[in-house]
Amino acid sequence: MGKALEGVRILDFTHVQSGPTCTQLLAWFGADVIKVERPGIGDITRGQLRDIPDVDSLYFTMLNHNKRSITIDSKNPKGKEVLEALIKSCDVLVENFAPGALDRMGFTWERINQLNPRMIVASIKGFGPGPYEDCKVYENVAQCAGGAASTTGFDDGPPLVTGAQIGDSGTGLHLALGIVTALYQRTRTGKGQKVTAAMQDGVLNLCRVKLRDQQRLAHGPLKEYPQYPDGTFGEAVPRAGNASGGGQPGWILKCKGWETDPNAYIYFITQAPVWAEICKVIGKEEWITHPDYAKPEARLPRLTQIFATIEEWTKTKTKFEAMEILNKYDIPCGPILSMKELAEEPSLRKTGTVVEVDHPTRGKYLSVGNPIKLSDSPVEVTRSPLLGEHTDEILAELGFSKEAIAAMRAEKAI
Ligand code: CAO
Repeated sequence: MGKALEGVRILDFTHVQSGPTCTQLLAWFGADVIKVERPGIGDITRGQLRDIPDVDSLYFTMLNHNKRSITIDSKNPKGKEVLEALIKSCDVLVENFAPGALDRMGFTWERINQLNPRMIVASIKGFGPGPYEDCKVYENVAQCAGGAASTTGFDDGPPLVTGAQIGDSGTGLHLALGIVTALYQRTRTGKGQKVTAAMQDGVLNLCRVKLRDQQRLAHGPLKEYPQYPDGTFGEAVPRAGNASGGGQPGWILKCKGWETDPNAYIYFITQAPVWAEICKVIGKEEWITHPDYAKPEARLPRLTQIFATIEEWTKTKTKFEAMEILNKYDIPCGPILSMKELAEEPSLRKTGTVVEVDHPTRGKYLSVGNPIKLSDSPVEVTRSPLLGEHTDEILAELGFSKEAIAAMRAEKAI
């Protein structure tokens, strides 16, 4: 069986997390991803947060599967020659350098377009055009500037960042979609184009419902928020704690063992169509017809008390026991799963969402595989490349002779 992106060649000039997530996805879909790294140093994450001395970190290995690595000094004239050859032979260049870095190397859009008019040049930057366009950006800066932090956390606490890497991996996902879309358009136009995804924009896109709520606020209090009915609303959307963000109220509730297990909790949604079932399960049959509880609108000012009552029930069950009972009645709920539980979950191993990968210097480790499943494009997750592992192989493919390669190496261009 072939792969969806077979035949697509990617010049992967990415580093750290946002860009590598994007090119890793493209590699999983079958593209030949050639990662260009600085000689002797490589992607900075190879050495960051190391758990084993002198071995590529999990940070690097988990973001660079299925790629090949070539080391090129992009500021050396001979290195630039190799890059030009790569630009001519690849379909897409992906980069997430600080603003202006690619131009400073001499690879402006005009130059790239001249070398290969079919090339798609895809970039991640922290911000789009505007006051911050020249700024360097990391994950949490994007979460803060994109509206996630101001809307995450509890009302009486500071803004919070989330563990989900919505700034980096989220923007990588956005860029990947932009790239395949541009590739599709190229099949008709024959022309390349620029694709850009700013991390602030990517985060804001994922915070779309909060901009919805900002506008609803002009028409009165947000009745599903924990601030209603007793708290006050200011001018901006407040932090909503664990409220659901949708039309069906929800909250995180304690389960049996919560005193010692930090993840003994369940997310519980009081979905209107199963309200009667919820009342029966928790032993509050009278709420089915009581005017204060029977209708969703009547329940809104009482959500805190309602969830406290439901919690009295969930505290008597483990999160998995509660799941089993609630699922019988189609009551939407979800256990708070720890990373340990996810790593050990057999169903995720079976679908390839969690995979074990072997690495020559690290040994076996766990990674997250491709979460997007294509029925005609199976994914086999292979290990990340060692620094410069494919330099000679790629240069030979580009037509450089053994002698030319040796000369470039002596000059430290590669
Ligand atoms: N050979 C020679 N030089 C190279 C090279 C190579 N193969 N690869 C990169 N370089 C050079 C760049 O040309 C640049 O040099 P100049 O500053 O002289 O132009 C230099 O290395 C540093 O690149 P950088 O500015 O991109 O890297 P940084 O570590 O200083 O900043 C980051 C990192 C992530 C803050 C910045 O790249 C950035 O803002 N990127 C865009 C947003 C983004 O993707 N952020 C997410 C990062 S993941 O959390």
